[in-house]
Amino acid sequence: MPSRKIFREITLSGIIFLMFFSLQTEWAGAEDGHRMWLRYDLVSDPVQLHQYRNLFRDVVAHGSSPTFEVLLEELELGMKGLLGESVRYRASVERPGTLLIGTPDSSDLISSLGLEMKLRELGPEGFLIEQMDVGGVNSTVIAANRDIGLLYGVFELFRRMQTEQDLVGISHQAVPRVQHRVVNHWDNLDRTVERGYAGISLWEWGTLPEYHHPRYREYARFNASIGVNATAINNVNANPLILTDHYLEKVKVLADIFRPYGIRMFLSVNFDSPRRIGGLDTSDPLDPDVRAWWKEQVENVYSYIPDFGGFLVKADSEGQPGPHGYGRDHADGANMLAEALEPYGGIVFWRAFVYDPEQSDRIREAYDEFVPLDGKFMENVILQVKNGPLDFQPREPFSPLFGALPQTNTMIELQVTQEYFGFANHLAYQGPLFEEVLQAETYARGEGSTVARIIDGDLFEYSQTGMAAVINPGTERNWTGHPFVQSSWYAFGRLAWDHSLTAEEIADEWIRMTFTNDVRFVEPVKEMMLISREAGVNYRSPLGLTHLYAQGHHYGPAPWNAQHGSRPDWTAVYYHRADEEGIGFDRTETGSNAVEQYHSPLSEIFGDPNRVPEELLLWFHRVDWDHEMSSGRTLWEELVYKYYEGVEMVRQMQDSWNHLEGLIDEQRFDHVKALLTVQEKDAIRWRDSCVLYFQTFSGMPIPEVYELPKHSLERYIELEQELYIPRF
Ligand code: BDP
Repeated sequence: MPSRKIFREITLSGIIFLMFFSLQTEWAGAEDGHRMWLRYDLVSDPVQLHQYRNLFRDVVAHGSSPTFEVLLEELELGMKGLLGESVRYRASVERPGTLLIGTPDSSDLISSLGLEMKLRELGPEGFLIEQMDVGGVNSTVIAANRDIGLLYGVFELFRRMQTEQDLVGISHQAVPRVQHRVVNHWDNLDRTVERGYAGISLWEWGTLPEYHHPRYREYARFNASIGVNATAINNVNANPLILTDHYLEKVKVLADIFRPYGIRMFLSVNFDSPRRIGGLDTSDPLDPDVRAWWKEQVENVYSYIPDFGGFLVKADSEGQPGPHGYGRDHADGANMLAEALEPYGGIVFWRAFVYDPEQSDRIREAYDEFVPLDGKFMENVILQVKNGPLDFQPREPFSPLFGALPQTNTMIELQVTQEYFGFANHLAYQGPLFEEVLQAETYARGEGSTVARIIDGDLFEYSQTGMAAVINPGTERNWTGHPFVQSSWYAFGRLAWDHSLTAEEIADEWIRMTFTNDVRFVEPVKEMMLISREAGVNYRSPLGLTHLYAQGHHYGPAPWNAQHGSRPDWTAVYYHRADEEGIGFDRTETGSNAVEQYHSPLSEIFGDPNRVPEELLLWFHRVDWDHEMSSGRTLWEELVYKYYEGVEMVRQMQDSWNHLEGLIDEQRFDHVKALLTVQEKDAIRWRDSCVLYFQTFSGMPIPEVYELPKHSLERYIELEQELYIPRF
């Protein structure tokens, strides 16, 4: 009877298949990137493992708040994962190798250690980790004034263990450099995410407030681990409905979940809410009924969320309503909201991202509009200024508003989501961009007036300080789409905590925590990350060129784009201004004179084509095609060189990555490898489209040493129409 044999064979192959399948799924669960940088796998270096096991044989922890509960959970997770052992709690320090955790309020032992002076300097969120004698017993102490400081301390300890650092004799004190370390989500209430690229919105409005998806806590935990202490969960292009009870009931649940992790809830609000949902016929900020309406709303929000952070506002920008619509200025608008929030300790993040198609130079606008208002904003308003004067381009000079507002609290807004960096398809670590802008010299008060010193309040003594980043996590298992977008989220948090860290140090930490401590992997990947931003600049818009994107989606190239309804400032030709003579935007005295918005000597340096950093040349100047560059090449040759270099840098990244096979899990290895192939294709498309298009003006050849463009210019122009690219 053949059927029996067949049956046996089927069963056998079925079992083998099932075994294979279950192995696959288990593997998928293990290394799909969901754990981000908090993997807590067993410490792989036996010497370090031995050291940590000896240092943390016992734990004495004093506290009882919800934050403390979270801390205990983290402690168990971390110790179990990293050391392979559960935490052994003791009531008091009994033997060497004890980790003592507490605040002076919760622990008599901590108050007996003579730490008062040190603790005084740590403020509400700082912490110290120190090895010291506790009643004759050598112990490691994590102390802080509040439990949230302790939680940050535990994360710091685990960061050091994850990166396998020596902890003997540790003595570390940390205080965040800015007060408000905020992530911004551009999530809509229909769960689409503007510029998101990683699935749909994290917030399940349909099942809230009843269902508390586990990812809400996970999300809060990741943010807390890098010191983020605030979140604005909805799009700045805000739906007024967010202020209705229907939504507030749901927002309240999220706020309750985030609170133990030290994260305060903010909401983006629509300036026209009084008209749109309040039944008023105006939203004029000076109208008494409008002011009363906002006060009522604020009271209502606080009835749900007693520690509510405040509002984030995009007003009079890209079609969003604002005070201008009622003949008022930004200070009138911001102060109206600030006044309503003030009694509760709430604040307003008022965005300075404004521009107008009527203006001769879009990038001048925010400065021209806000500088005359300096000193007119209430103390609980912070102006939220994008890092550059345009819009999160691969490279821009810093916004001249940094340094021009001595009497207005000013914070920076960065972008982690890769709107202009190839969505979630390209590897583009943003650490170098963040570092570049934070360390930029503004000369606002002479030398040493860096953007970092302005936003941390040091230079102008701001009463409120902050840093924000637009992040993109969605329902993708790995949160961010491209596994390396996680690194920019991580970098933002670390820099908001301490802006003196370098992109390189942060990359080193992130790689070790996210992948492995194996230096054969760490070193080449760090190198890749550090060149990735410059690669992106080179293949898209080198030498100060900018905004050569196809309309709407901002993914592929369209330097030829000359038409967008009535908005010239949304086209590419507006920015590059190429013709037979030359290329670039004249922003010197003979042009829009935007250079005057910078402090001397920067205004002179930027204003001189021979002194401006070449990476910003075409941002500030219009120059001839045969302008001589420092390399000895003509501008045309340099431009071609940079575009080709951009592609070569991607190939270099590919080559490095391909040599790393086997050093990490297959799943993430293969994912990144495939994405780098996508990136190479896209980089070539960018390079060829731009070089061929600009060649129609320069009339000069592409030097023979370079590979030929893949297609003709006509074909690339066709591709812009043919390729469907989802907008969000
Ligand atoms: C631009 C984005 C747009 C945002 C806007 C903003 O293209 O989707 O709404 O910034 O920051 O970069 O408000």
